Amino acid sequence: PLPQVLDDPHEVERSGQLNVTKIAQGGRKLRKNWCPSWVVLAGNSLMFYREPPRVAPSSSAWGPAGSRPESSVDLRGAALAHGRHLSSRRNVLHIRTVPGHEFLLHSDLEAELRAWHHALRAVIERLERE
Ligand code: I3S
Repeated sequence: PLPQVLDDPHEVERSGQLNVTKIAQGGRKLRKNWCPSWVVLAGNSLMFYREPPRVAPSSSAWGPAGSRPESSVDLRGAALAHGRHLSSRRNVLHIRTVPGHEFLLHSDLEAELRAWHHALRAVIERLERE
């Protein structure tokens, strides 16, 4: 059977492979540690998985079978910006959540990062209206 996440009714807005580093936790700066991550945007959350799913991602199968994300953040009230001032890499996004957790998302593929930017902005704006 396909791995399904039946206890989460939220539709997946976007998922894919990105390089991720946390740069602050609760407002405290952290040392960068870039790691590849399978990132899933659904509902009000951005979730980070160590591994991509074993089947093609779809709205009903998006996390690795039966696994919980390694970490996840609430996007309500989050701030989204270009991360170019925070990294020497091209195509970097910066997310800061209300509790002061900050992440950089990076892709070598400019179109991929732009699509993430649009998807994240749409979700954050929708949450502002709710
Ligand atoms: O913003 P920084 O401190 O220049 O970020 C770079 C460092 O974190 C570096 O690690 P060490 O200083 O622990 O060796 C990383 O390897 C780099 O990837 C970081 O810079 P980029 O520009 O890739 O975000």
